[in-house]
Amino acid sequence: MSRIVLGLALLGLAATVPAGVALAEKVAVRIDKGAFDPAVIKIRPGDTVVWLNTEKRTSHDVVFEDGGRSERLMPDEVFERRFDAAGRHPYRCTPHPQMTGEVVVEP
Ligand SMILES: [Cu+2]
Repeated sequence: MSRIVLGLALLGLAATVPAGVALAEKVAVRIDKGAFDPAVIKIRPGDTVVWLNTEKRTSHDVVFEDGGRSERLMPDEVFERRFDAAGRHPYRCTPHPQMTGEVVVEP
């Protein structure tokens, strides 16, 4: 598809989305200085949270009480999770149990 045709297709898509309808978003949580930032993040159903380890040399993980979990994240590595249903999803870091966070999905 040419760039011009693609641009027109995107314009058409934008025109078909009614005003006031929220599109799914990606929101970021930084992992830095031994903490999740922000520790509590509020999103809408369908949004995706991206955790980015911005430490220089410390690895972390993201382990949810509901069973979801990341691999160990080395510096500059990311983990993504999409949340489709409203609810609260507390999580922590396995090697640093004092590192806690929560994803709050609000309808
Ligand atoms: Cu950690």
